[in-house]
Amino acid sequence: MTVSVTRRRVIFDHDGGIDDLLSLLLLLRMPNIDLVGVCITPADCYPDDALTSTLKILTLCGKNDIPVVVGNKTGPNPFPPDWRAQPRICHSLPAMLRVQETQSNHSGVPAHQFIRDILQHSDTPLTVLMTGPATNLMWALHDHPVLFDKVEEVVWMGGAIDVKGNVAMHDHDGSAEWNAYWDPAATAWLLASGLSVCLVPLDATNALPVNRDFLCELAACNTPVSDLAGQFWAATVTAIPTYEFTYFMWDILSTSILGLPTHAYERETGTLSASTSAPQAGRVYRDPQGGEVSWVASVQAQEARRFVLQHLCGEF
Ligand code: AGV
Ligand code: CA
Repeated sequence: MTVSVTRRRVIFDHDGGIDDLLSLLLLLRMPNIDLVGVCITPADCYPDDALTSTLKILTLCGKNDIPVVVGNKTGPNPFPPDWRAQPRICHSLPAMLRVQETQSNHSGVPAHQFIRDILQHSDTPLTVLMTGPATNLMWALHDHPVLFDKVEEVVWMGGAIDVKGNVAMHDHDGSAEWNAYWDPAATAWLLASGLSVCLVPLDATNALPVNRDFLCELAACNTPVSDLAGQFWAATVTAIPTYEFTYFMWDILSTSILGLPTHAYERETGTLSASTSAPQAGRVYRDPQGGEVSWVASVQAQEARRFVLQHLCGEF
């Protein structure tokens, strides 16, 4: 007897950071997910690096038929160049160098156009998982209201609601999270869009720092997948332990939400807006006049870590 599982069809829009790439690896290993396309937002990365790493991960996982596109839309507040360069290390690791990435699944179609085409041609609504700014989705749906019904849910790593943000810039008061700040207009649009939105804000991800205990547990798996993931994460530890520069499982938690049992986190619903001007650009705040969305308010850290360790262990 075969047990049939309905898999969730997902478009993944990421912005090439180390935890974005780890999230792609995790997503490809989640049995309930049917990944239909990958988009790269040129935000916390240099897009050529992000594309190379994305194609290599897909090839390593035997999923090199999944289409990959890069976005040509940008927000007004660029990420620091050092952060954008950091993920280059990922495609320079031996296991990533050894794999000759397939290129035929990459096309020059701009990401927003690609998302629009997929939604247009899909008979069933899709989930959009975004671990970078919301820019591509905003442009995809721009002037295409009929496509809203094709979006089942948007899960977005972004925002800081009841906690401080992680933007430290001269024209900012620190109240915003970076994905929300990169393109404040896209953030404001998403919250007001009326789509079914689930934010994964810093409120939840703060419970999941990438600490040495976690890295030790991952190392103990001692498998090709856990070793590659551990090497990716090792490239982030020079940031520990100052708060502003601690690396968290931001995108990893957002991805895990698509597979974690609902008792593992608390989901809150309310009305939120986003500021679009200095010194609070990208700040997400409770607003009675805001759009109704939900967000992950807290997470059972132990359960989330176990989920990640389980899925990032094994052979390719
Ligand atoms: O604000 C979190 C978002 C996530 O999507 N990114 C990193 C994750 O991919 C921006 C960011 C905040 N702090 C950072 C970031 C840091 N110390 N290094 C790199 N990126
Ligand atoms: Ca990201």
